[in-house]
Amino acid sequence: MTTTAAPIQAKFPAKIEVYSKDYCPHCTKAKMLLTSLGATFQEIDITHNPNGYAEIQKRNPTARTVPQIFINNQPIGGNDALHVLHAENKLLPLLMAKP
Ligand SMILES: N[C@@H](CCC(=O)N[C@@H](CS)C(=O)NCC(=O)O)C(=O)O
Repeated sequence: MTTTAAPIQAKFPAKIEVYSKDYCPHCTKAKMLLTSLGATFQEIDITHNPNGYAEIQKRNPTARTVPQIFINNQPIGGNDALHVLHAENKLLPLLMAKP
């Protein structure tokens, strides 16, 4: 019998991107929050990328640290900003928005 695997369905439609470094505890916390909500995201690890911050700053000129999170291309900021959004019940609506 042949079975066809069902495609993995993302829980949220938003495009979520997380710029990170591999030693970064704030990155881990941000990713844990997203994962705990069931959100899938694209991680861009800039640990060994000397142009990493330059790439981020094209999208968010004020960024100086990782993580940097973008939801549907909107710069969210770092882990603290992500948690504040969630505490204010503003994160889920962003995740539910289509790109
Ligand atoms: N308040 C920031 C703190 C972020 C932070 O301090 N990140 C550290 C790494 S965990 C950082 O980017 N340090 C400079 C670097 O590693 O390039 C947040 O919540 O995201």
